[in-house]
Amino acid sequence: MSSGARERTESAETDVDAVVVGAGFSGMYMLHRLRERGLSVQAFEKADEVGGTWYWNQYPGARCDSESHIYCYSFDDEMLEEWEFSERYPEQPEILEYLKHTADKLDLRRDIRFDTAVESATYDGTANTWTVETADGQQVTAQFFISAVGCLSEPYRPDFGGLESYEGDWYHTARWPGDLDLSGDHVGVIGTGSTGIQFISENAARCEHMTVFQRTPNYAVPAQNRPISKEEYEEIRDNYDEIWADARDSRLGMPFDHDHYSAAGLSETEIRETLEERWEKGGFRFLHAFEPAHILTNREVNETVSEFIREKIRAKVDDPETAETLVPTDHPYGAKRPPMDYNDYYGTYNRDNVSLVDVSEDGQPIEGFTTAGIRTAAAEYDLDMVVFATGFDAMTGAILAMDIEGRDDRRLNGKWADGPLTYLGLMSRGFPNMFTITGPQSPSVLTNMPMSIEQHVEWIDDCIAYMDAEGYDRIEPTEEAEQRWVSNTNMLASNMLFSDADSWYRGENVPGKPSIFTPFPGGLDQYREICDRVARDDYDGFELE
Ligand code: FAD
Ligand code: N01
Repeated sequence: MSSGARERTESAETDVDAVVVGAGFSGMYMLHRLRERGLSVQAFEKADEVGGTWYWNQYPGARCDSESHIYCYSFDDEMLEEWEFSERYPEQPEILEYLKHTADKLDLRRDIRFDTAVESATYDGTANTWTVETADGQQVTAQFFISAVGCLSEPYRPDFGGLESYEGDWYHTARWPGDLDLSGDHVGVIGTGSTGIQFISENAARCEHMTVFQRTPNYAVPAQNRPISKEEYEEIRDNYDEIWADARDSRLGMPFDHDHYSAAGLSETEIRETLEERWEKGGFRFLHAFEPAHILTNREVNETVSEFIREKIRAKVDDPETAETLVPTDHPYGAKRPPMDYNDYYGTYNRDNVSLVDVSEDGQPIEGFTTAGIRTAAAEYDLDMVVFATGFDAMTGAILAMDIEGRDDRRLNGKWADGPLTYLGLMSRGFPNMFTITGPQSPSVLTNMPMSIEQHVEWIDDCIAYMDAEGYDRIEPTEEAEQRWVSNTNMLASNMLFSDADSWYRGENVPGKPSIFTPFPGGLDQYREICDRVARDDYDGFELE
């Protein structure tokens, strides 16, 4: 690292300036930025390729629901000029290709050790260094330890019991092994979140029979996917500056207009007309029918929107009993991450080879596996293959899977035992010089994530540059700033409808995990302003030495 205005005295010699864990969107950009600044960086990635989410989730039907022209990096004009996605919502193979292309273009691979999982990171307060250790026994020391391990990268598989005796095949969607032939198979799918919905509608026709085990019904809104034409891309390129400016300055990191600031003052008919029109536009444009914060705070408006979707579901499904099982009434729309429907999800249940099993407490809960399949409280289902579309130990799972020991022997696992404690979702007190890209209590999963990732990477990069220029070696948040930030995040969440659903946003999908709302719900625009102000005020809320 180049020398700053003050003479460095504390930090010992290290192997590299920074270690970055993970090589998805976050880790790749962090590596690039720090290298551009002249830092030496070692990145570690447990997969054998870049891509993160888009490397691991190779199940047929995996697709992104951010629109493709904004689901990419915005920092490189040349890449925006030369890359083109083929559809409005890109499929997994195309996103993976895009990220591989980025790695080639920026020559990232030479500083990434693949097939290498980081197991632990230990801070030495005297030397002011982090020692990072990998599963295969490699050790690297660095001044900065940067986690880019992803919010949705640690798969969660419920422990039903008996799986070891099951004689069929089973897979988690987030560890899908590539091409699998489902034809002729009786396939069971557990889970009807965004992944299950994609998997079920894409693959039902390929199976001999598909049995869907649903615990909670969900609100799927049509994505209205379609190819993007050359002309459309040209128009996007001509307007990219404005598109990015709007996206950065928006709540969700998406540059979509909302029709009205709120639905207040509109008649029921006007609201319905707006919703019909937005239904046709599809995807997140539906959530933008009104200011998203309004749908997520106003119970009455939310109920109108939720009921609108329920009616659409009933109209799609032929069998009234199946339709009612698919209609969500236990939680308001948006209180869980809204899934998208790319392939006539609800119509899939009209197929002769698809059956739906209600495994909620009021239905027939799953009791375990038999040698031949799944046993519920009411029946046994013989299955050649079981697909776990059961989600992730989200937000904190991949961070806490590493044994992280900070100042004064304190462990992150212990500190976060009752829920994550961070300042800005970027740092946690007691863990100097450790940054978490899209960490808990930052907007992350409530936004179009490349926007949030770029904001974090650039903030961290600027912070390290500031430290260099001012001659600081160490940064960590103050106790007070951290407490304030956590309370602020909790307070904002408590004013919204998120607590009306058991969701992975609140850790409730994983038994025993503390129930606390983890992303910052105040919007990317507001969050960015706060982070910029903190930096402008010489990193207000942080101790630097
Ligand atoms: P990831 O892509 O998760 O990458 C983290 C990397 O860290 C992984 O490669 C992992 O192997 C590696 N890693 C973790 N722990 C270790 C360790 N201990 N040692 C070494 N390596 C480690 N977001 C959107 O904004 N829009 C969408 O439409 C959207 N669709 C999604 C669809 C699916 C199926 C999923 C699962 C997520 C989706 N997301 C979406 C969220 C998505 O995760 C982010 O958009 C983005 O890809 C996150 O990038 P990342 O680099 O932060 O994390
Ligand atoms: O995971 P989920 P996901 N018994 O946690 C069920 C992103 N993503 O992988 O609702 C029975 O949402 C669980 O039931 P319930 C997106 O951010 C985006 O689908 O808890 N069932 C639920 O139905 C998304 O939100 C896209 O009652 C059990 C399902 O498993 C996030 O990733 C595509 C169970 C898990 O749903 C995670 O989505 C895919 C049990 N014991 C993913 N345990 C896009 O389209 C869990 N379930 C962009």
